[in-house]
Amino acid sequence: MSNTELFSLFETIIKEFKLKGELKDIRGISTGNINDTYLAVTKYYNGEKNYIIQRVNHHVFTEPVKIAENVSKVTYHIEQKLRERNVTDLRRRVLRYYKRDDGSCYYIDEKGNYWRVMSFVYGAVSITDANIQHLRTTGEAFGEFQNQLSDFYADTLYETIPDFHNTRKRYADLIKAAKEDKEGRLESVKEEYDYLMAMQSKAEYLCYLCDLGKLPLRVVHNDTKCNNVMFDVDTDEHLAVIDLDTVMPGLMAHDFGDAVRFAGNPGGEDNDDISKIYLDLDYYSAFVEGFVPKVIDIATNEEIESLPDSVLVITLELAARFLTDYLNGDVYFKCKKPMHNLIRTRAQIALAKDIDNKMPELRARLKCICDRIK
Ligand code: GN1
Ligand code: MG
Repeated sequence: MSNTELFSLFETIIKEFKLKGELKDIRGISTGNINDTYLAVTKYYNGEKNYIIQRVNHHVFTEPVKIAENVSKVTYHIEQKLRERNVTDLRRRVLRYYKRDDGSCYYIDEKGNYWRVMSFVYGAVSITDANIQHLRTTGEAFGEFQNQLSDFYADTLYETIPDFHNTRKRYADLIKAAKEDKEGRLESVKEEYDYLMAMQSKAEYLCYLCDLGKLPLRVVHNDTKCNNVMFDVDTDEHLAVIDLDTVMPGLMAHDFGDAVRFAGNPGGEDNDDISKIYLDLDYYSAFVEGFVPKVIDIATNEEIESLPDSVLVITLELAARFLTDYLNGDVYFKCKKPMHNLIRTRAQIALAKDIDNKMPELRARLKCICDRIK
């Protein structure tokens, strides 16, 4: 879509959602791998208003309306919790979707794309290259998120992407992609494929605990990258948790593992220099110090014990997802450079190897921090 077409579409969206002001500027926000996100700035009297406008990838999220229902239930619940604590700046602490007059949260353009509008969190930033203090704060934010939703009935939510963190299913998808080998790429990724296959039983560890009925289903975020937490620009405290599309029933360990996988690796998720990729143990400890105190009263011992393993599980799971997409011809994740999915796979494998070596230390550090809290 050209810039002029986008501008005119956004003017329509602003009218449809009755947003304040006249469209002045559109800026792309490029961090997501699935949806397209923009900041829309309007002129409103002598000042400006900001809105987040997003095109939902309806090939990935096949039922966008159900996402909106999930999000409105969950954000309402969080808002009530914040009110009970007399928190005043609610608009900065919980995400809000705008509604049109007919109550819907979407504008569907003539090509069938779903567009939605979300509140902009003023005086806040989203951080991708987190430092150690950000890790602690990210841990607090996602721990608090689980705590706030610990009395929310998980089965009242739709599964917006079924089997999202079902690692066994993710492995089955990888095996299928390798069998089909649609693009003839399998031969060139034999080493990566063989490594992931050799790690299958470790990757399926959380599935195994679930089979034994050891881990409760909760409402979890499911995409706990540190850039999904907004930080106050002045105080660096956490504000709203964003990107609620995958909020669904899941395991506490899924949120923990994914957060450490992403922010605990200073090399970044898709660095093609794998010598830069490792799990920083101090980052890990900082995340644990933020997260665990927020969940200690709601978590079972088995859940807490599952946390270190989850870091390896989610890293292997994502490596399997990236490799599957590479074999399938790059149809799911946005690719921003040649062989992006293979670069991502290699980075996640390098990280998984390091995490696997450090597992005794991950367990020891968690235990030490839990002993301190109790
Ligand atoms: C996708 O688009 P984004 O960054 O919110 C993906 C996550 C992956 C992540 C890897 C719906 O999230 O599961 O962990 O990329 N989201 C979906 O960067 O598949
Ligand atoms: Mg996401």
